[in-house]
Amino acid sequence: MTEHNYNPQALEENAQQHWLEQNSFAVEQDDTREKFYCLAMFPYPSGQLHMGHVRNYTIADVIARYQRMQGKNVLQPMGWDAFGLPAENAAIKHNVPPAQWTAQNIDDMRAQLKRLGFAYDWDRELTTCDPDYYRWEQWFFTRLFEKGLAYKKKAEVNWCETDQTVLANEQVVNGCCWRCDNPVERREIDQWFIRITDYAEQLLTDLDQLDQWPEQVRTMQRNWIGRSEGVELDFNHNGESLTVYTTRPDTLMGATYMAVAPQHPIARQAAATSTVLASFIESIANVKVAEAQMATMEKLGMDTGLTATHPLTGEPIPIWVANFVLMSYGSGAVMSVPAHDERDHAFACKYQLPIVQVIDKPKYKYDADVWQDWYAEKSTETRTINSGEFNGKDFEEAFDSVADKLQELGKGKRTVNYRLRDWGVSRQRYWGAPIPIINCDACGTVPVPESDLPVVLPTNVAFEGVGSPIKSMPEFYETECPACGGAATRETDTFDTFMESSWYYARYGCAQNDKAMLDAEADYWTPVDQYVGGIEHAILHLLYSRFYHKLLRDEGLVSSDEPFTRLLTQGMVLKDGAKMSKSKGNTVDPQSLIDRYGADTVRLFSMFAAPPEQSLEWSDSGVEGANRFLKRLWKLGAAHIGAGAAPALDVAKLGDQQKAVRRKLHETIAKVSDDYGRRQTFNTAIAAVMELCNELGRLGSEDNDRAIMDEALRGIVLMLSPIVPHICHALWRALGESGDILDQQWPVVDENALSRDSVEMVVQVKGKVRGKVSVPADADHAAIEEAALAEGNVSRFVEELGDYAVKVVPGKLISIFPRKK
Ligand code: ANZ
Ligand code: ZN
Repeated sequence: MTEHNYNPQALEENAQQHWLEQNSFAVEQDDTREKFYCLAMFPYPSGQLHMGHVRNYTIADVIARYQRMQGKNVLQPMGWDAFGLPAENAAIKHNVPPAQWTAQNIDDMRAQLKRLGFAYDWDRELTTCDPDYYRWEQWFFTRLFEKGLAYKKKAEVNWCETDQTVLANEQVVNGCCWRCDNPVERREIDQWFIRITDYAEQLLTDLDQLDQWPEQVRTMQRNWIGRSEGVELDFNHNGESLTVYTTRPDTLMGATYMAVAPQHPIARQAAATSTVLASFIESIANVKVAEAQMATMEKLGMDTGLTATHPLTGEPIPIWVANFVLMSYGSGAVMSVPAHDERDHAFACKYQLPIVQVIDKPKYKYDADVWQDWYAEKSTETRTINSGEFNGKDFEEAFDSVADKLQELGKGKRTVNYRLRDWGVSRQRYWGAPIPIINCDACGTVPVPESDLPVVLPTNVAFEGVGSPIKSMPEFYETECPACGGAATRETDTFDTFMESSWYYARYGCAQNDKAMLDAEADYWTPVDQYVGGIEHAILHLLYSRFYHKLLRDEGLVSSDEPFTRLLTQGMVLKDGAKMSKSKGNTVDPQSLIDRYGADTVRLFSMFAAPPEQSLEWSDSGVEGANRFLKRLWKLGAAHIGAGAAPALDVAKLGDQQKAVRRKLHETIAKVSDDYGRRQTFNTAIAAVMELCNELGRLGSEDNDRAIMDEALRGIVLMLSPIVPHICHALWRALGESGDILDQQWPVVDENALSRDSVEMVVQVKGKVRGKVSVPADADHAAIEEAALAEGNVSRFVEELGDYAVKVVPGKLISIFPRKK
C-alpha cells in the first residue's frame, strides 16, 4: 500500500470477490437478533441501469449496511419486475421474443448491480415472468375468486388505442395513457376486477399507522380513496324511487332539478320515446375521455320531460340528462342545487333553470360576486334559509336534522362513499401472467384447479402486430372445462403487471419455496422495515401493495397489517434542471463512470450531492470531487499505516490540541449516527466526515498524535463503509484487522472525549463585545467574573461603569452592565 496507488478497479474487484466467497449477504431467520428488512423498489429490466437506479439502490444499500453494523439481521434482496409492454414493443421492433429480450436484459443489469457492490442476498433473486413466481399469483387469484373478491363484469374502461390495452384509472394521467401519452378512450369490455373497495375503509384508517411515511404520500392516498359522508335519499318518479347520493342534505330544499347519467335507466326510458333525446344521450354517452377529464368538460344536458317528486315538499322537479353525472359513482343520479354547487350553477345558468338560495352567511350580503367565496361552505357561520322547518341552522345542524327527517320518513339513510373503484386487473396484452380462468359454455367462469397451475405463458411466439399472439393460438386457449370436462376456452387476457409488484416484497422472504406462496419465514421478514423508491409510485404501487398485504393477511399468509413500515421516497436525478431521461437525451451512463472512477466514487457522489428526498443535480465536477476525496482518504490511511503500528492512547497525557481533535472525532460520530439513523441525511454525514479529515491535519507525530490518528481513521472507515464499502474494506484490512468491516459494531461515542476542560466565553460590557476569556468548564460564577475582569480591555471599560452587575450565560456569555440606582 502506497499513498498514490488508490486503484479502485482492482480494490473493488477484490472486495467483491471476498463477499462472493464468504456469501456475505445471504441471510436466514435468526430469532436471537432483531431483524431488519431493507428494500428498494425492484427495477423493470430495460437493459441498462440509469442514474436514478444507482441513486435508489445506493440509498437502500447504505441503510442496509448501516443497520447491519447496528447488530441486526439484515435482509436486502433484489429481483426483476419483468412483465410489461416494453418487452413487446422491443419484440416487434427487433424481432426477438419478449422472454429472450427480457432474460438478456436481466443478465446485463445484474452484472451492473454486482459491479456497484450492493449487499444483496442473490439467493433470493426473483423474476416475475418466471412461472415459479406467477404460479402463486395465479393460485392466489383463484382463492380470491372463490371468496368473491375477484369478479368479472362488463365495464366501461379506459382504453389506449396505441397500446391496445385497458388502463386502470391510476394509469391515466391528465386524460392520457401513462405509458405512451396518447389520449385515452372509453370502451365497454369484459374485465376482471378485485374488490379493493371492500378494503377502502381499512386502507384509509391504517394510513394513521404509517407515521414513518412522508406526509405527502399519505395525503395523496387519502385523497385517492376519497371518503365522503352523505345521505342516500329517494325522490319519487312514477311510484319508483329515484335515488341520489348527496354530501349536502342541508341543501335539500334548494334542489331545483335532477340530473342523471346518460346510462341511467331513466335516461334510457326517456330515450325510448324521443329520438332527439336518444341521439343526444348517444352523443354524450360515447364521449371518449377519461373520467378525470369529465370534470373540466363543457356541461351538456337535455330535459327528459319527466319529473320527480321532492321527498319533503312533494313538489315536482324536472329530470335532466347531463354529461357530468357519472354512472359509476353513487347512484348515477344527483339532486342539483344550483345556488350552492358550482357545477350545478353553471348548468342552471346555461339552461335557465331556477336557482334557490338556501344557505346564507348573515355577516355577508348576498351578492353574485362574493357569493362565490362562501356558497359551498360547510360552516358554523352559515344559516339555512328558504328551508321551512329547517331554517336557521348551521351546516352540521341542518345536515343532521334533514338526514334524521328523511330516515324517519323512510326516504333516506346516511351513507359513506369512496371515490376509489375496484381494481381492474385484465390486460389484453401478451407479456403478462395468464389469468387462470376457463370459460365454459355450460359452467361459466371456472378457476383453473391448483393441480393444473401454473398456466404457463407460451414464450416461443412470433409477433406480427400489436395484438397478443396467444389470442390466435388455439393450442394455448383450447382446453377442457375442469368442472364438466367439456370443451372450453382459456382467458387470453393477462394480469396487470402491478399484480406482480404488489406482493414481491413478501415472496423474497421465501423465494425458493416451491410448496407455498408464502411461509413462516416470509412472515418473519415482513413487514419491510425500510422501503425506498420513487414518489411516482405514491398511489399506484404503494396502494395496491397495501391492499394486497391485507388480502394476504386475511388468507392467513402474513400476520402484519401493513407491508412497509418506513418509506423513503427519493428525489429525481436532474441534469441542467431537467429530469435525466432517455427521451430528453441528457442521460449519464453510470457504467462509464464506474469504468473511469470506480463504484465507490459513483456511490459517494450520489449520496453526497443532495439529501435523498430531494432532487439531485448532476455535476461532473461533483463526481471528480468525490473521487478526489477518496484519493485523499487513501493517502491519509497509507501515510499512517506506512509509519508502522500506532502506540496506545494515553488519555492522561493528552494536550489541548489533541483533546480538541479527539473531541471533534467523537462529536462527528454522534452527528453521523444521527444523520444515518434518524434523519437519513447521508449528505450531511459525509460532509461531517470530510470536515473531520481536515481536522486531522492538526495532529503531529508524537505517540498520542499517532494514537488519535489511528482511532480517528478506524472511526472514519467504519462510518464511511456503508457508502463506500470497497475502499473501506481495503483500509480496514490495511489497518491490521482480520475481521470483515461489514460485521463491525458501529462506532460508539466516548462521552469523556466530548467534555471540554475549558470553554471560551464572550465578554460584553454594556452590550458591546469587549473580549474573550477561556475559563475551566466547571468554574463557578465568582471564578468566571474574576477571569472576565482580569482581561485588560474588559477591565478598562468596566472602570467607566462605576457600580456594576454581572450576568453569566453558562458556556457562552459574560455580560457586565451598570447597576441601576
Ligand atoms: C347536492 C349537492 C349540493 C352536492 C351542493 C354538492 C354540493 P363527493 O364529495 O365527491 O362524494 N354527485 C353524487 N353522485 C354523483 C355522480 N354520480 N356524478 C357526479 N356527481 C355526483 O361528491 C358528492 C357530491 O357529488 C354529491 O353531493 C352530488 O352533488 C355529486 F351544494 O348533492 B351533491
Ligand atoms: Zn364446464
